[in-house]
Amino acid sequence: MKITAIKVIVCSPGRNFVTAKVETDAGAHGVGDGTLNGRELAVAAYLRDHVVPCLIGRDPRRIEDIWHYLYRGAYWRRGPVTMAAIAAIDVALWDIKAKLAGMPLYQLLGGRSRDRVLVYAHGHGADIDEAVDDALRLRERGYRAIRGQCGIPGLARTYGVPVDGKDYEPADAPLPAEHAWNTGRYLEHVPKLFERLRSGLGPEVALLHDVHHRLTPNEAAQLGRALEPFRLFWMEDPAPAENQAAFRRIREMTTTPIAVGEVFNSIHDCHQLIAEQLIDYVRANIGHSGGITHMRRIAHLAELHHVRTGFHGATDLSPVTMGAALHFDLWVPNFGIQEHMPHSAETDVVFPHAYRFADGYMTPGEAPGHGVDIDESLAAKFPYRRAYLPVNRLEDGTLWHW
Ligand code: GCO
Ligand code: MG
Repeated sequence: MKITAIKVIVCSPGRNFVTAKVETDAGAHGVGDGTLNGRELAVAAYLRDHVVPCLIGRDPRRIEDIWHYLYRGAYWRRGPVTMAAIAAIDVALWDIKAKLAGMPLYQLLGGRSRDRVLVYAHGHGADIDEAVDDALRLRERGYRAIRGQCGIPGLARTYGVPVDGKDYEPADAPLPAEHAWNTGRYLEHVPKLFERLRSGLGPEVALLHDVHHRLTPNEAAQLGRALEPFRLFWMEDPAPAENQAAFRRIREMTTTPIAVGEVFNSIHDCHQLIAEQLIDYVRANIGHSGGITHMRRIAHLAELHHVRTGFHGATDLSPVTMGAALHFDLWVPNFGIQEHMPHSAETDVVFPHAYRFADGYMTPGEAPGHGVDIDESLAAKFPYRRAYLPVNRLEDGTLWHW
């Protein structure tokens, strides 16, 4: 059996996506997601110029060998562009293997460990009242886990609080916009939001919060302590994690659970965080961390240290990553939760998919493979457009973590 062609498709049905479609002489094709928000064309070029020519004629069933061929063979290991490109190919190959076996992907991984996948939604508002109303609406729609974000008094814009009725943070500026950040105001305000969310939603709803890397370890420890009375499911990315040992300070000071990892692309980015049990949830995901083959290794390492998965599932990962993630979530023994940010209607039609949401949970469907495809002729109607998320500056002009 041979790989006969690999198409690299870049489209923008609401936001930009990079898709690899691997074709074989056995009839079955597979689809993988290589989207890296704001750097999409770098992954597309990496795939077209450096990966596709090396794979034509190879046996698509040799997933492990192809993974190492692309990883070790490149000599230049890791990095978000390389690992997103490897993930796109890896997920497409798992899709092909599961289709050839006539099984949904979760069966090939080892079968179901659970019946359905708990997901969390994004609740937000310009102020606390709006955020609480939004969370109540999500609860009515069935969600049992809700991430709460709200505007901070004195700051014109805040991460996770979209404007103009959009339901996600928009990557829509042709050049990055610049927002102002003030840690003191943020630390003062967030506990007030969670006091209201906990009293408004009751004790059962899981509450989450994303700090988006903006605090120092000591500030993160302060926030974690202030949030303890509201029993969060997790506090996400409380500080930048390049320095993994820095999380010891946060860990020692607070019992609020910690989730880190949406910017990770390799097991080496989280090895210490996991092995020292400095976090509770690892957010590395299939699309950015080398596909199913590598994410399986991260999940197994995490299992040894009581760390559970909590896949990043923002809409800048395509429905292909969502489909593959839900199969993985249904199987992986140490599953925690899955982020769910519904895609736009245009994205959903360009990527027909078998997964479904009901009653606060998702299921990947029973279609052979990962159950997500791309409609190429429809995708061609949504050409790439350059789009960036904003950056952050302190009020004195210093560039800060975004
Ligand atoms: C999340 C994330 C995202 C990121 C985005 C960057 O928790 O969902 O923080 O919303 O900001 O994926 O491209
Ligand atoms: Mg996040």
